[in-house]
Amino acid sequence: MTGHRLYDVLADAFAAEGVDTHFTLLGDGNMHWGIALAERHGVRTVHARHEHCACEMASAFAQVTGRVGVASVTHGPGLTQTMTALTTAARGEIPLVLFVGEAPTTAAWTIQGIDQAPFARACGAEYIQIQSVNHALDRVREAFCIAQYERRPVVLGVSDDLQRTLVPKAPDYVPSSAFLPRLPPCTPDPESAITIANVIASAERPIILAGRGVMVSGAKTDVVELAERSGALLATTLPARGLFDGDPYAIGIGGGWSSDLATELFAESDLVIAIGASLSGFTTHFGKLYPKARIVQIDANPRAVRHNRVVAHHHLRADARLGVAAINKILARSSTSKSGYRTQAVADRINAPAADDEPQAEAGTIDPRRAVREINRVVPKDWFLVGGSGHCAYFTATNTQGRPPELYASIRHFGAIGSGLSHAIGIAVARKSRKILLIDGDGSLMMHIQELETIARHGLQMLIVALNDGAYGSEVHKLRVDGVSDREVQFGRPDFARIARGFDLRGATISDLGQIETLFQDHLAGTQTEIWDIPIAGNVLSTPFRREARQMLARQSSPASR
Ligand SMILES: Cc1ncc(C[n+]2csc(CCOP(=O)(O)OP(=O)(O)O)c2C)c(N)n1
Ligand SMILES: [Mg+2]
Repeated sequence: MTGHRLYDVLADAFAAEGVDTHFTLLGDGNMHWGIALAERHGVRTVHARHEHCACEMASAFAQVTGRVGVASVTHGPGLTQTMTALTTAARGEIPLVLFVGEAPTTAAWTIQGIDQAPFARACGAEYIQIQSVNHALDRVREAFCIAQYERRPVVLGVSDDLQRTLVPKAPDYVPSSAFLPRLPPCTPDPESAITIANVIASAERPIILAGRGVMVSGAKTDVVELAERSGALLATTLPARGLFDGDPYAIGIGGGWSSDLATELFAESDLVIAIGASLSGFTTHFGKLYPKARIVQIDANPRAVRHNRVVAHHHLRADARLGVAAINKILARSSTSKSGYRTQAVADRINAPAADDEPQAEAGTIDPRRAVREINRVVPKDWFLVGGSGHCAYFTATNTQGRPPELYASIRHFGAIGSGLSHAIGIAVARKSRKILLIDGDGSLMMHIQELETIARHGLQMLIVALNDGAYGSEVHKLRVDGVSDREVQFGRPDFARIARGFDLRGATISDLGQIETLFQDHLAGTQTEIWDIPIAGNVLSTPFRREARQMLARQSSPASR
């Protein structure tokens, strides 16, 4: 036999794309290709216990490395398991290539066959099918081009029998990098910059809302200068949270997760300057956050409408740093310098110590806000933080100050629970580091608890904190507001310390926050992943839920609703 099977040739092409890490669960449709990748090219192969998790790991890997994440699954049921992770990646604009088998074309019928292309497209991914040996390498290159250029997942499908075809002599593969256009940062149109500068100069209570675009373009210094010139307060989107920590005029996250004070200040704002932020429904709290404000959007890809709402009145299409620098220049020329929203009274309110106005935690439980604050104090700021999902994710995002946004992941693009563990694995693999802290809810962790075995088998190290209320807390609090019994969403607290030990990992149950300092030193001295199980109070509501509950009660007791 001379030549190679197509699966080898395809694996060679992936290696030529620079792929050095692959997340997978092997089956008929991907095993020969996956083994070729590992054995012919020494690609690091992480074997997950569920395809959702393989796909989510690759997404996390792509997010932190800025490279294309690569995962593979078998056809049919292997692919359908990825639906949530694939959709999450599409919503999060993650460049991903998912290699997948297709049921053999020569079989009369196969139990694992489904129509894969519509499935992938329903998730928001592209589907590329390799139909012939002749065009196979072009299709691989196209998959990598689309993933990078359009920033979305691409599912690359090739049938089992085609994969086995003998290719006598494969042409050399030219990787996508040879063809992708180099795009310089987008420069602002001078006339639009003047219009926007005038709008900003006339505002009395402006707030800057900075997103990931500010981080990516390195615009922080320019944005702070703009805030000082225009008298603007500084807020961020959830993914950019922490960007302005320590600034006396920083008010935290903008959106449904804003603090009560930030919500009040946004409500009175007359101008929101969104920079490098797409203004999603979450950031704007679906249009409720700043009802009186004009909105300016400075973004390389400004959008008129997002999540079914008009997002801005004025647009400046520009890279965040170049756009803001242009505006600063115009304001400097006209000697614009306003105190605007930056008064002493506002600064005093922003910097007043946090007051927890909820009831005391129930006996035998721990207040989640105090728990996260203590963890934040003890775990060094250069650890990567994965924020989890569920009700408790709010406590993590809002009580971990002093951490750079580059070292934070929120996994909320599709509103799914259950991805914390696999996301943290992808980050641990990408960063080749043990400095990973995952804080997640009990329900979310239990959804894919099998990945603890993946962690143990691959010898990965991280610290996992279970904010354990023994319930689907999010549902508990919503049902309570509705006046409905929450019995059906209460499960009792899983014993995560024992579960960890069952997977040959370390586990500890925390009954007193005073333990955390010592436990962390013990963790550092060890060589294994560890779970800290914290029995958090079920009666402490997150700020957004508390606001929601108050509004609901007010509506119920208003004469109109009786
Ligand atoms: C895949 C998926 N299934 C169900 C839900 C509905 N849901 C949202 S939050 C939540 C509870 C999560 O529980 P836990 O992780 O313990 O966090 P908690 O809300 O208790 O803090 C559920 C079931 C969802 N968002 N995603
Ligand atoms: Mg819970």
